[in-house]
Amino acid sequence: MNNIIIVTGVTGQDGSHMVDYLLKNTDYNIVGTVRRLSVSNHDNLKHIDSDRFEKVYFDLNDNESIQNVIQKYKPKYFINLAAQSFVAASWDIPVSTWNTNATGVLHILEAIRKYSPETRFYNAGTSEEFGDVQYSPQDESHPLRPRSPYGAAKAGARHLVKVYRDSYGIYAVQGWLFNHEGTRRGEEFVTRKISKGVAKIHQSLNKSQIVQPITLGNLEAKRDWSDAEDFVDGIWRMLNQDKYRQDWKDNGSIRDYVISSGETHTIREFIEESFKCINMDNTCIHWEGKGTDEVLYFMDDISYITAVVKTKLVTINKDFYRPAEVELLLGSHDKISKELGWRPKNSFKDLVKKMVNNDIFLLESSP
Ligand code: NAP
Ligand code: F7E
Repeated sequence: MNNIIIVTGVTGQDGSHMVDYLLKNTDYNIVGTVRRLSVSNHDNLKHIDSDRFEKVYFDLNDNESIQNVIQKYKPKYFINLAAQSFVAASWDIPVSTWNTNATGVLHILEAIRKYSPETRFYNAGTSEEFGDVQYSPQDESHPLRPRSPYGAAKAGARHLVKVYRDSYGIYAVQGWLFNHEGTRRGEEFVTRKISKGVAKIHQSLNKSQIVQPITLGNLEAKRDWSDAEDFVDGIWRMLNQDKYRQDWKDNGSIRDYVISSGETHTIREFIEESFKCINMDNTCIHWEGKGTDEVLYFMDDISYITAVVKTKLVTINKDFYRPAEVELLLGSHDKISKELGWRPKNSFKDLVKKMVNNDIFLLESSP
């Protein structure tokens, strides 16, 4: 078998971190798959300068391309991080979400079965599969109760992964990864939307320009947020359970694991923590109103004229609410910690600080 790992979705957040991790921690050659788009979006890859990394065209909606890469490379590992990953869009494009996130996975499994059965396969699963949660923290035994076409497609893929593992003995795993974020996060996800919005507000206030408020949806949803850079190591451990598990010799059945921080925070808390990074705490920011009329203000106390100037920092627009919400996510990483020795490293506060500081840096360094 070749000394090759295929990683799909390398233009995205996790795929690009996975390439960095594998180049640093292994000797494998990495084949990263990209889509042909009219405008290049390879920003997350531009720092990579290694003759062990190559890019190939591939699309989860093109079974020929899936078969071609698996037949050609017969990789040691196939790490599928490509997906239609934006939950909110999955109600607008449900069929292509299903085709990409479920049928595409079935095509990969079939191609592995036919052309490269020794390949170890990872598919990116999600806490969105738990959806309408029944208990907290959610662990590997929690039932699948998805609330979106995205969650349903990922749950469908999970069943297929297990069926191929049980039927054909393929080393196929799918972790349940809770939200993970960072400086490479897409700009429509809530954390990046907030960190970028706060950076812009910081710049506008410094330059005495008009402040553009950040417009958001449901602030009460709770998410278990981690740093994406921590998670790729957990995925690698799941793919190498024979090296990490004490019980492997007695019980070599492959297991799927939850990866999470074990903490939960509301969107509102993420916003407040982000403003703290630009020295705005509860002494000068203040929520007023309720529901879609709620506004976060900056109260600039200009004492020499004894007036208070109120600047809008956050407003609500119901267009950002979803047809069905996952209200609470809180994951238990106990099993992966005990069995594979994975633990989260970066805290919530550090993650927020890193994201806001990065967006301030990007704004200041752009012409
Ligand atoms: P992301 O930044 O949106 O990256 C998704 C990647 O998939 C991009 O490279 C994208 O390519 C590629 N892609 C989309 N459609 C494709 C198709 N039809 N064929 C081939 N490639 C396609 O997502 P991420 O945050 O890195 O997430 C990685 C994986 O983990 C996804 O499967 C996601 O669903 C899952 N996940 C993420 C989280 C999280 O919190 N980040 C949590 C749980 C699970 P383009 O650049 O060409 O669009
Ligand atoms: O929303 C609320 C929204 O889009 C988080 C993906 O990586 O993690 C991610 O999915 C929460 C939701 O991520 C806005 O209603 C409020 O409750 O950042 P998000 P997500 O849906 O949790 C899971 C684990 C994945 O698997 C996915 O691939 O924030 N929210 N206002 C908003 N969300 C967005 N995007 N924009 C808002 O204005």
